[in-house]
Amino acid sequence: MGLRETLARTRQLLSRLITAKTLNLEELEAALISADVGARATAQLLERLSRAGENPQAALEQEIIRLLSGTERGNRPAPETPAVIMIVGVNGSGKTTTVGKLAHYYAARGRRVIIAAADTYRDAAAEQVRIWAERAGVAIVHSQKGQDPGAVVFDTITRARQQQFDTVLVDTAGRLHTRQDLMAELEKIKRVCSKVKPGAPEEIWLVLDATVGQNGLRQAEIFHQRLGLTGIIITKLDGTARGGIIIPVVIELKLPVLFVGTGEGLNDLEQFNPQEYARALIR
Ligand SMILES: Nc1nc2c(ncn2[C@@H]2O[C@H](COP(=O)(O)OP(=O)(O)O)[C@@H](O)[C@H]2O)c(=O)[nH]1
Ligand SMILES: [Mg+2]
Repeated sequence: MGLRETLARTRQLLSRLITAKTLNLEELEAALISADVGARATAQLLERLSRAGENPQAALEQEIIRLLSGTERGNRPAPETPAVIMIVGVNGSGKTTTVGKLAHYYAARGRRVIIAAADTYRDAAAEQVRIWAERAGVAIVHSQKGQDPGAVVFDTITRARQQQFDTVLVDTAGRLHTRQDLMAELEKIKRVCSKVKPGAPEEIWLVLDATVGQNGLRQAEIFHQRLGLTGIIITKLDGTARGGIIIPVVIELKLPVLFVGTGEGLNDLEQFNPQEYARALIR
């Protein structure tokens, strides 16, 4: 599914109001809040609209783009290979699915990808990620339930070096006995990465489920404090009328949204683009 189609329900909510002959700011405020734009961003957007003049639609679009700017990543120097990307997030947010989609995305762009199956907590996890690796046609280092996830990551990066893989995707657990246990495990995986390869993991991306709404922001803050995230991936944007969630995520966390998940298939991952997003949200 494309981004436009994905945002259809949110757009339905907003576009009628913003193109109305007389702009009803109260109605628009309620619609922005229900689209999960969040209180702070909604206030900023309405303030801008209150002095918009002729073309409120264009003003809103520009303001959304402005709010989303400032976290883009410049062209960083390419890391020494293999680049290690750790995927984290709560249970059910879409990590494993996203690892599969990213594997396909990078493989299609000529990168040699290997997956570390570092969710060793759940029974079915190893099998699920194996199926995604197969779909994407990439290599994987398997694990057994209960195995040390640090050891899996160690083996994967070591093999990546020996066999010239350039991209390591680390699928992690989302649920442990407690949140503290989970964070401790993720920190340990991070330490193992840097022991095998100084500077790794180059990226730690949090997967956030769009349908969770504002609660997702609090989750994200905890992950960011403990791990130092470098980017966000928003999943399940398809089918939700809460497509505004990307705006508070960017302004509250000051982290870039890199990709959005638009379905359950291998190709349902879009690179995030603020201009395209702002337009798809309201026009
Ligand atoms: N509609 C939709 N479903 C998704 C998306 N990403 C993941 N899912 C579904 O969310 C559920 C949990 O995904 P999973 O990858 O197992 O989450 P994990 O526990 O974080 O690894 C699965 O049923 C996926 O098919 C998405 O972008 N759109
Ligand atoms: Mg998983």
